[in-house]
Amino acid sequence: MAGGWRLLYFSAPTRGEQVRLLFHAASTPFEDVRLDFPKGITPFKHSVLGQGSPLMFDQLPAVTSPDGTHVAQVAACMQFVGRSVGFAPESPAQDARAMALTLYSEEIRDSVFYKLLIPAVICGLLRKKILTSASRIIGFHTIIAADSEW
Ligand SMILES: N[C@@H](CCC(=O)N[C@@H](CS)C(=O)NCC(=O)O)C(=O)O
Repeated sequence: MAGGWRLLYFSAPTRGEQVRLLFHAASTPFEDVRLDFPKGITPFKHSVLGQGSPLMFDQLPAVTSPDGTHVAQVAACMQFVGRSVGFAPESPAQDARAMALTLYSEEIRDSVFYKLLIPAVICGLLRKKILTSASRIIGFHTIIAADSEW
């Protein structure tokens, strides 16, 4: 890849979202690659691309800079993009504060967002259970109906 910034992340507004927001805040154009969860990551993994994989740890988000450098881990992505677009704090103390804010924002997101997913996960499991039961009942009735025709 050459020429521009690229962010690989799932289509959800979760871990990679703060990197998207940073690009927007800096008015820096980037290719916002939104992958389907969970399989969209597969073509980018080492098992498929070998050493050419842009995913250091086979995880998202992953940022690629215009010179082709790949960076993983959201805090490192934020630091890398922030420094590259001129948003880096000048002093070591401010820099450490920026990193602390980045890491803590992850904790806040984790504590809020994943709880919101619980109802959707429960609904998905119930739907699967209901469909399985329904198909068993339909199968049972089909056998009964077939039997009664004999
Ligand atoms: N500590 C990592 C966590 C990255 C992570 O867990 N990413 C998840 C998606 S949010 C992932 O890529 N999982 C691998 C997979 O789904 O195959 C970070 O800050 O970037």
